[in-house]
Amino acid sequence: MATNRTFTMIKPDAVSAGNTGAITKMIEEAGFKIVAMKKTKLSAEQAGQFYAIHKERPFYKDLCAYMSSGAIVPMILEKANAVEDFRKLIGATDPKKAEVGTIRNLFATSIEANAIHGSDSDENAAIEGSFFFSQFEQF
Ligand code: DGI
Repeated sequence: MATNRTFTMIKPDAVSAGNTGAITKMIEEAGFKIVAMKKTKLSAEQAGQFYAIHKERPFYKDLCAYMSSGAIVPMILEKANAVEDFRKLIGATDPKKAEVGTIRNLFATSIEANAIHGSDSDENAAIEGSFFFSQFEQF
């Protein structure tokens, strides 16, 4: 399997709880190389753009409010089979269903405040990475 990339962001609950370092350590120990990384904050409008695919879902407004409630740490990561392996590392969307030892199992507090995002396809990884990082930052 060729080396490829995924996109992640540590969400406001995990950043404000001081878990950025612990989560980043788990990511690196799982074999992912950090290609790009920053700390930033989204407006509700920007969160709405990022999650536009969910705009018809009942939780969309709450999700946008939550995702713009504090700092986030977006990253582009590189590893063989990156998208699938990273989804395994973070666990299920609902932390109650996330496997023991996954990032969401360890750090998420609810289905909404679930600590971390992971792209669900190579195509979305590229789109989401480019939402936060310029071409020059994705070297
Ligand atoms: O790819 P995931 O982040 O695991 O899940 P997703 O793409 O289905 O949903 C995106 C985010 O939306 C998810 O990380 C948290 C939030 N979300 C998903 N399902 C629900 C939800 N939030 C609430 N309040 N209720 C839900 O059922």
